Amino acid sequence: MSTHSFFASRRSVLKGLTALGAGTLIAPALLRPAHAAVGGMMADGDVINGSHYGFGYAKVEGGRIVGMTAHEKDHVPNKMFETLPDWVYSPTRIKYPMVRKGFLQNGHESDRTERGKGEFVRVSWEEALDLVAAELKRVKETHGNGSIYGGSYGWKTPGLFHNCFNNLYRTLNLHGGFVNDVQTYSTGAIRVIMPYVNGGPTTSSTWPAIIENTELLVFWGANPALNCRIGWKVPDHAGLKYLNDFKATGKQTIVVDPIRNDTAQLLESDWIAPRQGTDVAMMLGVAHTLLEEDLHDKAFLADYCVGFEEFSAYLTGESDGTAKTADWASEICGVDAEQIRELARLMASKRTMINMGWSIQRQHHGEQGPWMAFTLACMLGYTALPGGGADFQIHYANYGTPKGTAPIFPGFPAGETPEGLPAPIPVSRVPWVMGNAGAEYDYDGTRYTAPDLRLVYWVGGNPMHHHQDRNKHIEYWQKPETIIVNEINWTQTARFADIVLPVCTNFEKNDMSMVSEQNVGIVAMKQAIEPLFESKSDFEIFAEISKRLGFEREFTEGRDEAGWLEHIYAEGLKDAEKKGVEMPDFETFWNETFYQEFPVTEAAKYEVTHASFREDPLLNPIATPSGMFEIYSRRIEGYNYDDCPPHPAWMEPIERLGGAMSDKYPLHVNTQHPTYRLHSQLDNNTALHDAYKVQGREPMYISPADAEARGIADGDIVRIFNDRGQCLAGAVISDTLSPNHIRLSEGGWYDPAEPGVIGTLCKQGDVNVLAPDIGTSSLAQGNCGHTILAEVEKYTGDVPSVTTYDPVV
Ligand SMILES: Nc1nc2c(c(=O)[nH]1)N[C@H]1C(S)=C(S)[C@@H](COP(=O)(O)OP(=O)(O)OC[C@H]3O[C@@H](n4cnc5c(=O)[nH]c(N)nc54)[C@H](O)[C@@H]3O)O[C@H]1N2
Ligand SMILES: Nc1nc2c(c(=O)[nH]1)N[C@H]1C(S)=C(S)[C@@H](COP(=O)(O)OP(=O)(O)OC[C@H]3O[C@@H](n4cnc5c(=O)[nH]c(N)nc54)[C@H](O)[C@@H]3O)O[C@H]1N2
Ligand SMILES: [Mo]
Repeated sequence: MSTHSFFASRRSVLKGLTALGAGTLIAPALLRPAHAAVGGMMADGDVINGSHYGFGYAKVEGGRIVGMTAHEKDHVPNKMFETLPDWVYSPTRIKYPMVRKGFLQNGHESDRTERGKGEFVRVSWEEALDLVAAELKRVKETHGNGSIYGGSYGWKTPGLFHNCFNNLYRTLNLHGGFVNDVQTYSTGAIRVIMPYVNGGPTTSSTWPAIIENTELLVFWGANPALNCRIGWKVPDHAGLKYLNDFKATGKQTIVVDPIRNDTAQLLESDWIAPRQGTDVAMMLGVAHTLLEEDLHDKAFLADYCVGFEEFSAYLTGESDGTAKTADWASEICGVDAEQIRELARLMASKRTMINMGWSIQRQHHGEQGPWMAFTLACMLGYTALPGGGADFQIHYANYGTPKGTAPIFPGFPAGETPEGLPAPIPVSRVPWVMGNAGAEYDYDGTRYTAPDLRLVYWVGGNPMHHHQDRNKHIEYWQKPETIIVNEINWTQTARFADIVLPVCTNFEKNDMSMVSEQNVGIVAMKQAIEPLFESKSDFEIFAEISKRLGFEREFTEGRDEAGWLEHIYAEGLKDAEKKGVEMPDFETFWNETFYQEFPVTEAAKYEVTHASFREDPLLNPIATPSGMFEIYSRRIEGYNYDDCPPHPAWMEPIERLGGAMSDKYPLHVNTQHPTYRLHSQLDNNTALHDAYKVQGREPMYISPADAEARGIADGDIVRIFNDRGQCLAGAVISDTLSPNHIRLSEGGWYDPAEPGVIGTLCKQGDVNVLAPDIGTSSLAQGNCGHTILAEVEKYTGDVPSVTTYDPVV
């Protein structure tokens, strides 16, 4: 890098950057910028680092990571963290820059149906980077910046500096801009609907407030015992500790879920199993019971809500001729009507917290679930009281942990996108947009035209796992002229790219990250080993691309890795001084303490969302048009969408058990997030893989009755299929599944029997070959990865070997 003079003045800091642990003596030979020549020496020892799975020390012996030890501040460490060396040294690592053969020969005029077929040629870094820069220039000059998609959704590795998105965005912004995306696959529907309903928040009370005040905790399609094993930032797993604390109070918990999930098992909860995708009907049955038995909180509804009148006319059937009684609900959701009524009475009798997970809004008409849960909580009247109401966060990434008084660390800046570019695309519509340039779509009250995307640059995400309807997806993916991917592993996204640049892991570079979503600490993420093979950090890659495009100086601002880390920390330190937060200087943090905790105030400990509104609704209105909670939204009414009515309502999905398609496909496929992975990440972690895969394939959990009816034995290879696609998986018979449901977790690597061929059998168990590619509704356009019916049979054909984990080279 062009920052050598800077290096000379930073010896002490750089010494820190290569120091491996407290007390490690640094040989002068090691005083060099991180990312020195590949093959350089690093010292052995315990090296602090952080990940989505937790934080702690990598044990380095002979330049190799041989084990992991969790940090003492990680409350509930897990196997994903412990086995990270298997991920670092996975055979699937991308070793060198690679270009698809046809692309190398014919450039953007190549045959794009060849994508995914696996014919790659190794090139030098120089050649690869020149090619990337030339393509970025060509597309800008020929089609304009509005033809470059750089949204790059996904679960990139945490870190304030090596944020691969911001590295890409910064480069593309300096290049004149790009088309981005909005929303997430996680919360596509809920983040769009809640601003209309309650001004936006998805939180309720902190865990300490819940533990003290909640009398009944209902997990509605929520599974914190599994979903809190990870964090977007580096987790300390406090949420898992609080879950155990709640259990220790002996208070009642209920899990409403087609699966007796990990949370139900951990808390020994009562279990209610509705048919998947029918929760809104079930909640309407509960709401109707409250109304019928006069158990609803009329004062709360009058003082804090608008639109209950219209909604109750819908409940009673006055507005549409159908009363949403418990009996009506029971027909749809399959839960006994008396049990629905009992649940209503129970909830009305004590302070209830409904924690609804996000699977319910990752479904057709997914906006309705959270809106209905919030409405139900308003009818119960505990909303905005400590430990009461509806919560849509504590099940995920250890939310509910009180916030730390952390200073603000700026991170690596993305820069500004120039004006005049096409609007960001709701993320789950991105593949559709790729294949449908010029078509119109609705989103959140506005009509948009799909831009003509010619170049796609993806970093830190794996769309060839995360997007629905793989076969349609592959067709759309053939439309852009050029696809560039920076990846650590040969994921299917890399295999379906034209130019593939190898990226190193967090153990092969220096960084730091906030700990917990609530910033209770900051941890150093120190380089433990040299980058494997020819891999580089995204920062190095984009600095090189920027150089070729003529703005290297603007990109790096003259700083190298060490310079940026020190700068980011210094900015944090300035803010800490302003806020009166104690923090050591960078060298002490980097070389001695590695982890800095930020204290939690008493107020933060018991924070309750909307508390000031509850105290005085006129003085502290919420950010909805009426300033109140909106059970009926005039604004949504004005959009006139036929798939998103102005109050929560039961809307028939495209398919469901007991409804459309169930005669042909009698099983609902539950894509619950994986236990020992983060989506597709760690699917190539051999230690974990070997522990849970069945004959090398993704486990498909099935109830004993459904297995028996199909002659399927535990451990059999099965074929799961519907009109959209087919995949193999390995059967696991489990009484945690309610009848007519199977679980095939998202994230299993796509493994086409005939690579690049649309409709081919997936040999390994990518559930997204089965899922539909539709938006939740015209309002949010969230994904519907949980709305799937299918059928399963014992696989009797020749069993093809799994090849998706074989490296390309
Ligand atoms: N059917 C169905 N589909 C779903 C879901 C579902 O419930 N059902 N869930 C959805 C949800 S909620 C989500 S969030 C998405 C997740 O979708 P993704 O976030 O796309 O999935 P990951 O497997 O985490 O992919 C992250 C990729 O980034 C790469 N990576 C990590 N760090 C870096 C880095 O520093 N640089 C670069 N260049 N690459 C890096 C990893 O190797 C990995 O391949 O999936 C969605 N898909
Ligand atoms: N270990 C691990 N943890 C993770 C992740 C991971 O990949 N691995 N991913 C993280 C990410 S990005 C996200 S967005 C969150 C996801 O958080 P969520 O979207 O809340 O999680 P899911 O696992 O999809 O589903 C949670 C529960 O909902 C149930 N469920 C599914 N459909 C229905 C339904 O129609 N009705 C009812 N009542 N229940 C239903 C499932 O059986 C499951 O028990 O998790 C995060 N945590
Ligand atoms: Mo997510």
